[in-house]
Amino acid sequence: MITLYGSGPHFGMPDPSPFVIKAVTLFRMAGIPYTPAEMSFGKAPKGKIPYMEEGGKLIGDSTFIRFYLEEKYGIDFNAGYNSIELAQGWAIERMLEEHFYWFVVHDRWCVERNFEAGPREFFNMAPAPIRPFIKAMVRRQVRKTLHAQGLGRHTDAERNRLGIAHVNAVATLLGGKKYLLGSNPCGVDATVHASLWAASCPLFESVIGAHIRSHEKIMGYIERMSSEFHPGFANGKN
Ligand SMILES: N[C@@H](CCC(=O)N[C@@H](CS)C(=O)NCC(=O)O)C(=O)O
Repeated sequence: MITLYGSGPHFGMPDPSPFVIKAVTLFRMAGIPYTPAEMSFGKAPKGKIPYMEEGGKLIGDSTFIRFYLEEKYGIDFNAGYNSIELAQGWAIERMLEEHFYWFVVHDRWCVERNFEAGPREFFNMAPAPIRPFIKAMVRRQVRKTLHAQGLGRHTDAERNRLGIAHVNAVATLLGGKKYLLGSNPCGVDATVHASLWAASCPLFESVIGAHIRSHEKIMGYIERMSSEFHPGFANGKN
């Protein structure tokens, strides 16, 4: 039996982490049963979520989870697309996971109002007397990471310009298709859907989130994927 570790529903979504949402989508696409469980960063092989365990073996990182399902269970997440289409998909996945994701982190953790509306609840388990110190320490670490990544050095206007360009690139590639590469959902969609869905969460005030929510085609795509793979979550509208 496989156990998939995440942090469960938050913010009106199956998980606050787009990488966990992606992993859940991959399991559902593959039709492989798993047991969801509450994560512990201390036990996560890479100190991040998602991670999974099967037969005592731990696998960290949503893409390595995908590779594991492909290799161990013979799952084909490519849905018959050709190598050029899949290469475009891979490039978009990397754009969203390695760059776009950090806009979401910034908007949730560094905008005071958004932090209070969302991530603050992660600290409710900490003992009250030390809670403010832990919160401040973790937020300082997030800002340092954003600075090292580079996004933390941009102005709001610069950051939003880049984020909107990413969303528009996805919209252009999507065109009039049902899924990113064509009429069948594939592994790329698990990433694209999770990234855009997380960024569109209306709980947070965000220029990029508002841009996604005003984009009929992108919202249609998010809703389609959400109702297919996460039907419990109000047709993907958060
Ligand atoms: N490349 C990883 C990224 C996972 C990731 O960044 N997860 C975040 C939550 S959204 C996390 O666990 N962050 C904790 C940390 O950085 O300490 C994947 O695809 O799984």
